[in-house]
Amino acid sequence: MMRAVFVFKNSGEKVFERIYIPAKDLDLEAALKLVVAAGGQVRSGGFEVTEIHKHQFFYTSNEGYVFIVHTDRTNTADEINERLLAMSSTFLQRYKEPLANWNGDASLFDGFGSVVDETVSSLPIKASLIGFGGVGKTTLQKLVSDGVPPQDYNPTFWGDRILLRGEAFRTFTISLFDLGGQDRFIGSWPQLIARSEVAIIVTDSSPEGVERTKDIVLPLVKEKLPYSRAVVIANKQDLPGALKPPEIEKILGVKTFGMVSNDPSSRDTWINILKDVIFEKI
Ligand SMILES: Nc1nc2c(ncn2[C@@H]2O[C@H](COP(=O)(O)OP(=O)(O)O)[C@@H](O)[C@H]2O)c(=O)[nH]1
Ligand SMILES: [Mg+2]
Repeated sequence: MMRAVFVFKNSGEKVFERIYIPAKDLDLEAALKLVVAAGGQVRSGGFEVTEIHKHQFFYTSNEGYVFIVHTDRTNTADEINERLLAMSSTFLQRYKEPLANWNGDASLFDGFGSVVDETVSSLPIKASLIGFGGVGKTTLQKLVSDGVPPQDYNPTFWGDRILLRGEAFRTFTISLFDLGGQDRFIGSWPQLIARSEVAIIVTDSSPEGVERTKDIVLPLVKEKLPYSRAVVIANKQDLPGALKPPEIEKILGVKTFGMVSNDPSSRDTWINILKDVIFEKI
């Protein structure tokens, strides 16, 4: 997901910034210094990327400016460079002349802020519901899209995705993938979950279900999605014998939230979890 967009002069002076998700585990100023210095060396119109831990800085240089997009390590150059190019062209078209004798007033770029907002919302965040058949993935997907859980149980055949937008997610668009969870589809999970930015591990809350999730789902997520944000939904909390979320969190070692996904009143809790994962509140 796109965390921020910056424009610097090659000299190192910042002229624009829009931060959607601040980095908690990174010295941003130091990282930007590095990137701007490197950006000044990039041939005009060329694209580069610098990776730091779970972060990436895509950048290009044009007409004496360095344009930077800060993302998670989950995004690819294919997704970002085209957008970076479009934003930098718009910026130069609009502001090259006014910037020649700019007085430092950042309000000059207010209009550019909405260009950046639109760019950010044009790149959906891939969030995948991952877990065995019957744990409640499709119910969770429907709960957030329709506001009510489905009445009939139809096993998901292969996979399905819906796009979510809304106030809770601010400028972001979320593409919520629901996997076919029947055991015979497990072989295709790696392709289906590839490049997920958010891994929502769904398990029922029975001791056996949690154990299977620990043995099979968790290692797969760790291996295939090392840079993704992960969270566990401990579903079916209403059933007798359900382990409590803190017990499940202890077993799985991933932040865990209890859920009754076939209860429409769970919707707000569920949306808040999604929102908090995206904005890195958890
Ligand atoms: N008791 C209970 N049943 C649930 C809950 N969530 C989903 N279900 C039911 O579990 C079954 C499987 O759900 P589904 O969402 O299709 O599972 P999926 O295979 O993971 O997509 C359906 O009959 C749902 O109504 C829950 O929190 N509690
Ligand atoms: Mg399903």
